[in-house]
Amino acid sequence: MEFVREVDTFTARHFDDLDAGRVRALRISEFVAPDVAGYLADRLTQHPSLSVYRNTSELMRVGESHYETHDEDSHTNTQALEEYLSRAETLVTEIRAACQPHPSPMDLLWRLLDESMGLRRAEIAGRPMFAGVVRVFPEGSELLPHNDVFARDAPGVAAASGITAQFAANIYLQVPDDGGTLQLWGLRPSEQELVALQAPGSVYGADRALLPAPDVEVAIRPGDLVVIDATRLHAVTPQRHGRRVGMSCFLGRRAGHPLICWS
Ligand SMILES: O=C(O)CCC(=O)C(=O)O
Repeated sequence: MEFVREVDTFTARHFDDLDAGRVRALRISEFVAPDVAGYLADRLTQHPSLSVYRNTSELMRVGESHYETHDEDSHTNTQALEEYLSRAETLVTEIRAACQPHPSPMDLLWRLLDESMGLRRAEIAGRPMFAGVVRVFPEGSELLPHNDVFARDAPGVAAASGITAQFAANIYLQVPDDGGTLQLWGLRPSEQELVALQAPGSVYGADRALLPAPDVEVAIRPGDLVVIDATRLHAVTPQRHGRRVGMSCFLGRRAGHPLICWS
């Protein structure tokens, strides 16, 4: 099986292959020139919205993630959701401005996808969601194996129920000297299986000891863009030295409609 496919653009066929499990990741190497990626990591992490995730204290971000609008019991926190939606446009604009004089890498990705498959911003009750979160993994942090499923994470949201496939796009800007690789499995556990796999003390992650070895570990490099199937298990290994900064969004496929993006 093919694990990481090097591409120079994205087509519907590439996304079919990810969804069908014929490939684990699509990569555009040096999507952003590595020196520009370093500059963007420094600029973006100075944005005033840099703070820990509301519900995942080991991670930091600039911008916001819809995942933060849940409480630990997985119910929507209506105040957090209102704040997320009311700040969405301002944050997209400010992140774009912080990248100057360079274009925002997310804008470059969205233009590419719009040209090939059509792309819109996901909406909740007619209001655009934020997209393009800048994630900062401090030294010592990791992401346990998990998957991302919008309909599970945003119950009752109309945009989520029409999604037939969900992908995660990550553009790496700064990478740790040691650790922080992206692990990918072919597994797509059911919600029941996820409960059985849950790591002690974690609200979102699976216990690595209960899983087989990942199919592939993708060494990440500054400037690379990697797209994976978000509904299959994936993880980030512990970062032993240095921080890891990337820009990220989800992409959802809907039958007969353009892709949608959000964070
Ligand atoms: O940062 C990465 O390499 C992957 C992060 C992740 O878990 C995701 O995009 O859902």
